[in-house]
Amino acid sequence: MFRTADGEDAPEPEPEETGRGLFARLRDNLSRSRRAMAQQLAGVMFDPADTEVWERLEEALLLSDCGVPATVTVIERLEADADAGRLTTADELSARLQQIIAELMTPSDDPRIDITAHPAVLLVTGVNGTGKTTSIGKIAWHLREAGRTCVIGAADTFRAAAGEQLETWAQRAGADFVSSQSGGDPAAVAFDAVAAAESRDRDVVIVDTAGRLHTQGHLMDELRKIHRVIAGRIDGAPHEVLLTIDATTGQNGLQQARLFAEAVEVTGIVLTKLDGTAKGGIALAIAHELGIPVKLIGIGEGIEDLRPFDPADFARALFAGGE
Ligand SMILES: Nc1nc2c(ncn2[C@@H]2O[C@H](COP(=O)(O)OP(=O)(O)O)[C@@H](O)[C@H]2O)c(=O)[nH]1
Ligand SMILES: [Mg+2]
Repeated sequence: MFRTADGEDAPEPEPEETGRGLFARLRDNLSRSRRAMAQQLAGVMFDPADTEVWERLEEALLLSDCGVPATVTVIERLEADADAGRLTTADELSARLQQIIAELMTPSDDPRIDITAHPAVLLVTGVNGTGKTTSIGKIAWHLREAGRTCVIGAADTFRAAAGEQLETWAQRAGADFVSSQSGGDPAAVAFDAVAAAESRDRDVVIVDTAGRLHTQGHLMDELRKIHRVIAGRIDGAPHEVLLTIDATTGQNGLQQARLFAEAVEVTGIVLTKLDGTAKGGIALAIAHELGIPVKLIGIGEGIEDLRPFDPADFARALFAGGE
């Protein structure tokens, strides 16, 4: 999950529930039409000339929020394989489909959270309710499990309750907590959090931000200001700008990612609430249309319910044939 200074992965706690639990849940959530598709494709001879097969595939991809551009790309690649005679059975089609989706979601860069700097600064952004605060608590917990110390900065000063909620998560995760009085300057809180990490020799700073202000422009201005203040304090910081996207909001998530990416350079997506949907195709849409990798996935409300994103596993869970 974390890329550390010595190049090694920080050790991970053994997840209580293995990845299979996630696959099972994603599969359980498959819509009826897609289940029907999987059954129809399984085991039969696949005829590339049968336009209905292609239409059903296209529909399945769109239904899972892959979006039109990514869907077109996937279908084109499959058609090229079929034309070249490389796809003759439904099983081959299914395997190749998963392979293409995984390839398209695999980032060229290291997908782990970069904590090589000391302190490393992670800025967390996203629309209200998408899971920023919860994800920060989870990241801090995983950092502690990996033997790292952490300061959490409450730069969401817009809502009074936001600070209290974050403080509770900080306590649960054993992290330091830095805030100001409600209504204070978010950039000042971010600055204080970074300064606290430096003076206390902490490994990582995670900064929470507001997800809704009076206007979109105001929100983006504030985000840019926080970013600027952090960069002014530490060269190269923030080292990660993570954007939380709620997987259950479908294509809206793509639009959100686009807006945030215009304001700041988003380095990774935290795709939350995957436990509540099968519409994980949004990971493909974001990777393909915006070139932003999904780095972490949220699979529950508990403090442990965060996992690194594995494109191959994920593609398998999305389109594994019915059983
Ligand atoms: N099921 C589920 N719920 C989540 C997940 N992540 C966050 N939530 C819930 O989503 C709601 C909003 O989360 P919060 O962290 O307050 O969002 P914020 O407004 O972006 O800070 C809370 O009820 C969380 O428990 C997840 O991965 N799975
Ligand atoms: Mg919050």
